[in-house]
Amino acid sequence: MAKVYIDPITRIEGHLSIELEVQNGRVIEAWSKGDMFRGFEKILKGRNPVDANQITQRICGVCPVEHGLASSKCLDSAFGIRPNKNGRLLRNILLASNYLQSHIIHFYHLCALDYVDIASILEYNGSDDKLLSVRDWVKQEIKLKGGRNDAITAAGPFLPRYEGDFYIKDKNLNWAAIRHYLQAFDIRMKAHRMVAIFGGRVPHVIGLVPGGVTEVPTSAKIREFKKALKEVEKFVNEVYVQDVLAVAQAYRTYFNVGKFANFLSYGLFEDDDSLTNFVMNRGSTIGGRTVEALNTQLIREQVRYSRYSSGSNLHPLRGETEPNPVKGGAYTWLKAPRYKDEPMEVGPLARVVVSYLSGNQTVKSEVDAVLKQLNVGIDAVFSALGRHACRAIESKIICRKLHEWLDQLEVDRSPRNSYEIPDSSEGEGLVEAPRGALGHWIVIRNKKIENYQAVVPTTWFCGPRDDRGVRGPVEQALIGTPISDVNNPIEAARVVRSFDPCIACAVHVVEGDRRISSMKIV
Ligand code: NFE
Ligand code: MG
Repeated sequence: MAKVYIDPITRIEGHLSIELEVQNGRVIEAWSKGDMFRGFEKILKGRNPVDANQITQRICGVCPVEHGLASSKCLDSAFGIRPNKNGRLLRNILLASNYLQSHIIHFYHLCALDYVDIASILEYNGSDDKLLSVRDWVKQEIKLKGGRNDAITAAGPFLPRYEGDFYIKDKNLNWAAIRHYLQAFDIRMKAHRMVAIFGGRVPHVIGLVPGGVTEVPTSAKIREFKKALKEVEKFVNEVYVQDVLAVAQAYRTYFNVGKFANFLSYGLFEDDDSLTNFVMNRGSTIGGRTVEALNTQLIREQVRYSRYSSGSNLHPLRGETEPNPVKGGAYTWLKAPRYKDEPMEVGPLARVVVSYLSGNQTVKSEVDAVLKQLNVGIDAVFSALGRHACRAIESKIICRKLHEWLDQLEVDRSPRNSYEIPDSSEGEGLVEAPRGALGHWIVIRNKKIENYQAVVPTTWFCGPRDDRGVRGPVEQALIGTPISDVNNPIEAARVVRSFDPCIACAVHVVEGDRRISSMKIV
């Protein structure tokens, strides 16, 4: 039996380590560890409730729109208000734009190099300026490192590169993918710009507020948005979706790796003013066969193996966040969220499965087309590759919906309803963030925040064992993963990255007086 530590696991958002036991070439035991404390819940206590809107966006630089939206909806519910039609549409538009940049960064800049051979650039002999400049830069790096070819592992953004026979062999496919990797930077910038058009700025937007959105839609802004959308949509349909299919064809074994079958979705994009019909369905499934209606009363956070001394198995409205860095038996700063006492996967795969099983025709036709093209059944989707495929499918659907919402906007009409802060109240704000179900809960007393809890997607899937000792989704998905070389455990890294962990969202600041560095300003 070999112990394998991936610490830190890179090319994810934030700081996560994974500990594995490997026997006979397979993972037999796994622990997922978030190594930092977040503590936003404590920062928020005693503040004006509306502050949550800006402060929670600082939880993360990748999904601030989602935290801004969850806090807005949480305050809407506590204040007893709702957005008007323009407010709902602009919230969808902001969320959708941020999804596009998030899904694209995940596939190209965080995961692609698990499959694409960056070393192939050394043999590039074509005429593409951008590829030639990458080739020459990598050659220079290698020269600086004394001429060793493996110095490519130290070449900046391409780090880390596991050494072994793990990558796509076809040079042309590799070169095309590296070209797309570069192109994806520009496309993400355009998607970010789309967020800024109606959000005021990025990454932390100022336009999301209780009661709606502050930015009044004008014809000029809609035109500007449509122009950027056209380019992003072209990339999604002609490049991103095709690259995901190419990776799936080349790594078909990953339809059987990283399996999990409990899924939870809060519902993505309110598609009419009832606010109860979603583009991607709301619901849960335990086992992946039938869907049940969502009941958020059944959410609990358990902390037996988490570094918190406070009560366990609490609903977020009653949640506590008392750090205990030296708690015996605890191995992570993430709590273990449970739904009906079960660990649940959240994210693109959860949304697609819940929608598919709910008979959502838009999702079903996209998924069935992909399954047909890859010649696999629906069970193959419950896998590492399935997660990538579901992000691509979602991106395609999102681009189409954006056109509809832009055309439904009522030009020059305020997207914002007014509010008053009540003396006492409670609220719940549910959003599907790119990585999955995101919930904010608030208790207001004397017009101030008495309690605030955020249960984020990554906590759902990267969380530890629960009070009963049942492993979290990532831990379960890792078990059975084949590891061909314990010194280069790329297969496990592929499984973890397929979930798109964001530990920045899940945990945050180093506790107490510990300094990770100091500097002197002269
Ligand atoms: Ni920091 Fe986040 C998303 C949220 S993940 S990226 O998507 O919410 O826990
Ligand atoms: Mg929390």
